[in-house]
Amino acid sequence: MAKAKKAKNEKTAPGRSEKPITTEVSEAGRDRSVGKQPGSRPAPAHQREGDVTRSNQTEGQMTVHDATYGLLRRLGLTTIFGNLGSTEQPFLKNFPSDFEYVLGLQEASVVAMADGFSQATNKPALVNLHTAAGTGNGMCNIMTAYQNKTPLIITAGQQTREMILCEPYLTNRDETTLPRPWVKWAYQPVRAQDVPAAIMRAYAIALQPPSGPVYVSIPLDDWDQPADGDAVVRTVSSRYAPDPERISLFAERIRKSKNPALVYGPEIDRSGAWEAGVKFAEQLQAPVFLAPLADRASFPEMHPQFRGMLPIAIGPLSKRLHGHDLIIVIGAPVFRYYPYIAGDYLPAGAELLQIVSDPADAGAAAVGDSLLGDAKLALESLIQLAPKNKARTPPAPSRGDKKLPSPPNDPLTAREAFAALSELRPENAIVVNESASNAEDVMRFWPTVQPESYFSFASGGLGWGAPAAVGIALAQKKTGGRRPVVAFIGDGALQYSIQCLYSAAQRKLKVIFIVPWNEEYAVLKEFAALENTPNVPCLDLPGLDIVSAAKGFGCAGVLTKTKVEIKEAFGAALSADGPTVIVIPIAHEDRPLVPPISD
Ligand SMILES: Cc1ncc(C[n+]2csc(CCOP(=O)(O)OP(=O)(O)O)c2C)c(N)n1
Ligand SMILES: [Mg+2]
Repeated sequence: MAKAKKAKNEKTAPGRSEKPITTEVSEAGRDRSVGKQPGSRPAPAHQREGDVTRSNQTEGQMTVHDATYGLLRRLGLTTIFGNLGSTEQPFLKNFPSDFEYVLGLQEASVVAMADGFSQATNKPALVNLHTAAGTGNGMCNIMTAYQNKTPLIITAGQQTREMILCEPYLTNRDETTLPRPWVKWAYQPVRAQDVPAAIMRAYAIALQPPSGPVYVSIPLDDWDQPADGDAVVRTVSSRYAPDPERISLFAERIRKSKNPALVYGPEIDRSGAWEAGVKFAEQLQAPVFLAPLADRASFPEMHPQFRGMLPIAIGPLSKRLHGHDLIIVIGAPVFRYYPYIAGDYLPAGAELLQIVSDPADAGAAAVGDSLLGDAKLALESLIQLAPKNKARTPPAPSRGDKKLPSPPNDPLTAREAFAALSELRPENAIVVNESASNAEDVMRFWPTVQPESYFSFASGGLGWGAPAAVGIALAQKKTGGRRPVVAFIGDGALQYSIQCLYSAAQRKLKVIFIVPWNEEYAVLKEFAALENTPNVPCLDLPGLDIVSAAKGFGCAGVLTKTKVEIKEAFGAALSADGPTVIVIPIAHEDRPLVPPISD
């Protein structure tokens, strides 16, 4: 077993190019000249005048910086998403050539780019934020990463240990409080030497189910301190199997069911269970619904058994499931509702089984019996335990409503615009959806047909989709995937993290932003109608020049009004060497937030 070593190491971390260890002077150091202020304590003997990163190291000793980079290398965390400040520069000094720093111009973009990258690579991703200030800006997308169950290892700089007590500029006060409750673990090491092990622990916590973001605050003077040697690298599991006895009981209830319905959630796609999900559904011959507000698609949406996404409110959802005696929910909460529309949680006579990896989701279910476990392992067991029921016939295919008017509307409706785009849809395209009032039309006209192809946010916090698309496109570029990313982002939603366009342009990423431009917060108007709240101010968004904004960040930007123009622009964007923002003026439509379900 590895033992903690004393601080007397001479070597650098394995694989790290030898570089002379120099004591850096950061910008902040120049400004503040620590140790020279009247009334300040004298600088320790080992500290050169002007040093801000006090060091006890002697020539050739491994530092916390060396040990941490060695650890990150061995964990494969060599892409760092960040926005930096004085408290992060000691970490980023002498930035190694085998690492890549992905700059986001605001932390909302930083965190969501990392989220998209992590989801698209199926690996944890590393984020570096600027103390409390950067954490605050990133908070909405940290919350979304938590709900998305994306393993992000978020590090944040902290002021110098020696000064923290008197709370200098940019101190992260109560540093572990700010990110809570939207991280699984938040910690600031009590000793500099604990930094690498804390990052290792953070990694282990982030990865294990339910995976999610973790947060480590690191004082800026820790990096030059002598290390306790190479960090210990550990491995942990990222899935666990359901209790065999309980899954047998579930299988028995499934076998006995007369008319079951399947509800598939994001954990199916996340756990690599797409094929197992199809096999189980075909064996069961049951209709398959997408869980409401699912952040990943988990079943081929052109499959004859597919029935679309369940309604997002209590009453309509149970009405939609009318006639089924058993609802089998796999890999999703029960359920992710949005507006309150009263009703029964389940149709009369129905029972519900939930298989989910997160005890919190199992605990929060309003009805039904839950079983903890990984979606893929659970589905593989159920395929064995609930064989084909020969008496049951497959459900009749449902015909989705895709009718379009002729001649077309002027301006086009969102569905007409999406239909035009879909004529040029590359088969391998990845879709990101943050288009609020038009989200279901995206799903209808761009049905997902293969795994790892549809991404949305589990939280409802706007400003995730555009930067997540950038992170997914970066993953494609780095892994040689070559799949174009098509992000449908509302004109309001785009504004929350619009600076991600700069990151996409700088890296020439193959990402196409489709912006249905209705000059309004349309979905909030739908809410206003449902909740009977007339005369809410500022639901219109006039005066946004999104094409110019796109160009300002270095993207191609184009305004397209007709079907022909849309197709021309989309065709050009697909063959362009960099990102394009296609803005499509669309008609205002009076639609209900939750379409009525007939009894
Ligand atoms: C961070 C954040 N702020 C505010 C909201 C509230 N909100 C929900 S939907 C919405 C409007 C979205 O408008 P747009 O993206 O233009 O889509 P549309 O409804 O017009 O289709 C707003 C502001 C939110 N969900 N997240
Ligand atoms: Mg809008």
